[in-house]
Amino acid sequence: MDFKRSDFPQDFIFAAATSSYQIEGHQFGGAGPTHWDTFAATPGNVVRAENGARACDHYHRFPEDFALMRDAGFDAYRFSTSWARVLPEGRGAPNAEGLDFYDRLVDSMLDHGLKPMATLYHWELPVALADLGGWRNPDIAKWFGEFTEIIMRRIGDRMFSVAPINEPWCVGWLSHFLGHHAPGLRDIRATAHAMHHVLTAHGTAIQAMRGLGMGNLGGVFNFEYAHPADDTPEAAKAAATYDAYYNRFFLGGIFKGAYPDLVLDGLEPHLPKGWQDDFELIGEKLDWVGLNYYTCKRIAPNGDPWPSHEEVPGPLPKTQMEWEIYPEGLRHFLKMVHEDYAKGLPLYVTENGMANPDVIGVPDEARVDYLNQHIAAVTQAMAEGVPLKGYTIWSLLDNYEWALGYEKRFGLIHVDFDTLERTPKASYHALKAALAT
Ligand code: IFM
Repeated sequence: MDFKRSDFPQDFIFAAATSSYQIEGHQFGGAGPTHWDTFAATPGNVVRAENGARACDHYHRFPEDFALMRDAGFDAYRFSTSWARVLPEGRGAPNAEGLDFYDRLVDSMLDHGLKPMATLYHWELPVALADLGGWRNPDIAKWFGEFTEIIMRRIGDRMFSVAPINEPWCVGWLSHFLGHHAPGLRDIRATAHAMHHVLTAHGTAIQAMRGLGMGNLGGVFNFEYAHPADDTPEAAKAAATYDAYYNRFFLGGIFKGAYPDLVLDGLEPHLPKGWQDDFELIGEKLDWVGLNYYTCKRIAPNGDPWPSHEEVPGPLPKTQMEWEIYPEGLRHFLKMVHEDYAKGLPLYVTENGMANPDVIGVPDEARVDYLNQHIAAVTQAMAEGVPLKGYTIWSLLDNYEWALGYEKRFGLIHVDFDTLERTPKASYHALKAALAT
């Protein structure tokens, strides 16, 4: 790597991230079905109809995975708790096996010297709640608050940090407007409701955890840099609209008590009744903000109804996801979040990394380059005054990349999905050397 640990402040945290459904093996330990199981079982939604039933079997192999993290010199582990594992019906009676699992998991993290950075929800909604409308139902805030209380009563005493919902944009827009993720809807009204309810659920979870006396609570948001496809004012407006509903809607709700006008242009008629009254709840005080960043997009206007734009291909080198590599975007968003929304709060990069068609025996130099370029962007942002306290790599392990199945490999550690054997990649070894210094 081009950096070493000693280039960063002493308390700077290097972490790696995963999420429950993507690695645990959902069939184990009495979890209830999720909307990802039913989405994947519907032909055409997921490559080869793959699901998270076995995934990396982290459920049984977590001590081995944590030993690899400890050996690499990581300080923290960003993981998520599965709602359907804790509450198989989404509400009501908890699954004792599920709670025991997270108890053991957290103890093992601590035994391996890893600070637990939890996310409560990383997309696996219990089907019983999906049947009731899922994120479209305003009651989801209350259900999510109940889940938060149950899981955090059990493990909250040992958390380093907690965020309620991973990447609200994916829960709202990607899943209800673009239909790429469960529940696979393409409906503007469903989108408006889901985007707003993600925020009321976020606020309710923060309240629940404050009620339990917990601190170091934050939010984790994803960002994509929007380049106008050309120099016309129409392309500038198209890119600004993309930036508004992708990068500014959730931060606006939480930190400014308002949604961007460019989003209201399209979503306002569809927002739930009384949405303007929810900003006190949505704006519950946070202790930090997490940024997930991977890529940029080129946005061109078109004649469709709002948001009246489309993505066009860009010229930069691309990852296995076909995502352009644009490290400058990470610096841009660190500064934007700090200056426009979260002045005074510590920031964390909570996800950054790339998919590569890795095979054992071939060094993943592309990933080493990607990480070097993004860590350079992070260093520059810090030099410019951004109070960044940690950097997290997505992902520790190759895992279930949602609608793209197991083909896209994001891990620092290769997983053979037949034998489940773990093999650290060249990027893992490079990081280990950098973190040891
Ligand atoms: O795998 C996902 C993760 O679940 C959320 N953030 C982006 C990653 C890569 O697509």
